[in-house]
Amino acid sequence: MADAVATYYFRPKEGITPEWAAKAIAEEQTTGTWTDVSTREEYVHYLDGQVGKITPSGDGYQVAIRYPAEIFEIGNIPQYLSVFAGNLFGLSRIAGVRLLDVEFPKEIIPFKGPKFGIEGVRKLVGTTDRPHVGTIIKPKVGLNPKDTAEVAYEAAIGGVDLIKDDETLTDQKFCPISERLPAVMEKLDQVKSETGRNVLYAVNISTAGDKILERARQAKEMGANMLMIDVIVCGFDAVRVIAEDPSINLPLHIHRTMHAAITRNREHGIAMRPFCRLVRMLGGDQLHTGTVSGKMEHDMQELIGDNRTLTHPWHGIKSVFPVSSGGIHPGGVVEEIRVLGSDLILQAGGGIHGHPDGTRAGATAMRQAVDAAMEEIPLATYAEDHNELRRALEKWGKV
Ligand code: CAP
Ligand code: MG
Repeated sequence: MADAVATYYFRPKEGITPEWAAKAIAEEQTTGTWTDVSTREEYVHYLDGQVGKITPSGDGYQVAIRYPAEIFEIGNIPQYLSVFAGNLFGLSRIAGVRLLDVEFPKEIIPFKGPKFGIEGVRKLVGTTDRPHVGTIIKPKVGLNPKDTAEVAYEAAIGGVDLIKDDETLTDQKFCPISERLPAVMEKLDQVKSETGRNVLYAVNISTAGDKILERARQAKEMGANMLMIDVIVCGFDAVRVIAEDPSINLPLHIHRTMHAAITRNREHGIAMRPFCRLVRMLGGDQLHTGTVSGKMEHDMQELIGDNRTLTHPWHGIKSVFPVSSGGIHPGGVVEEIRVLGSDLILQAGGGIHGHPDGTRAGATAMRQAVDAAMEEIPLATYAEDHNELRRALEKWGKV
C-alpha cells in the first residue's frame, strides 16, 4: 500500500531547531510522544512518520511527512484528520504550524466521490462551457416562505442557474423547510414552463449528525433538486452520508462557514487544499473556494490551486464545481473568469438583490457580465446596450 504524504509549513519557537520541530510533529502524530516511553515496542516502528527534506519558507520552514498507509483505518475520515491534523497544532515549542496539502493514495479512498460533478451538474442545467450564475437569498434570515419563493422566482426568471439558502437559514419557525422548499420548487417549475430552463435550488439541510440524513430524505420527498451542506460545522462525513444514500441521488452544494477560523492564518491552521480533497472524495458536487475580488480574504495562488484540485483529474474521481462567492457583483465577473476559468459558479447575494432595479435585473446583469466575458467583449462596451449591466456598473463599478 502507498503511504500518505502531508505537507506542513511550520515555525519553531526560538531555540528550537527545525529538525527537532519536524520530528516532534511526526512523532506526536504516529508512534511517539513528548518523551521516550518503554512501551514503544520494536514492532510498532513500522508506523513511524517519516520526516522529509526541510526547506526554508517565509519566516519558517516547509516539510513533507510520510504517514505509513497502515496507520489509517480505511474510510474513517475523523481518524484521517486526527493523523494529518490532530494534536500537532498545540505543540508548545512550535510557534505555528499549517497543514498545506495531503497526497492521499488511492488505497485510502474507498469512496465514490461526486455523483454528478461538473459534467453532471452542467447536464442538469443544460450548459456546456459557460460559468454558472448562482444567488444566495438575502436577507440571510427573516423572509417567510412565500417571499423567499418570490425572490427565487425573480432571480430564476432573471437568469440564475442556482439558488441557495444562506448558511444561517435551516428549519426555523419563520421559514420551515416543509413550507419553503415546496414553495420555491413550485416557482422554479413555473420558470421551467415559462422559459424551458432548469434552475437548481440548494436547500440547506445542515443539522446535527443524527438528523441530517432524515432531513435530506424528507427534502428529496418534497421535490428538492439539490441539497446544501455546510461542511465544517456539520463535519466532513455528513457529505459522505448523504452522497452514499441510494434513496437521495441529488447534487450536493457544499458551503464552508467557519472555515476561515481554520484556513485564514498563513502560519497556523489548515489550508483549504486538504478540505478540497476531502469534499471531492466524499461526494460534494460543488464547493466554495473563495473569490478573486470579493469581500472575503484569500491568497490568490492558493485559490487558483484549490480550484485546480477540484477540477483536474484525480484518482478517477469526478470533478467538483468550484464556487466563487462573497461580495461578487457583475463588475467583478470578468476578473473571476479570467483568473479562475469558466468551470466556475459565480454566486452573488448582495450583488444581485442589491441591484438598483431589484433581483430580476440583478440576475440578468450577472448573466450579461458572463456573456460579455465569454464573448470577450469589454464590459463597458457590452453595458452600452445591456441596461441591467450598465445600471449595476453604475452602482458597483468594475473590478
Ligand atoms: C455570500 C455569502 C457566502 C460567503 C462565504 C455570504 O453573500 O452567502 O456565505 O460567500 O464565503 O453570506 O457572505 P454575498 P467563503 O454575495 O452577499 O457576499 O466561503 O468564501 O468564506
Ligand atoms: Mg452566506
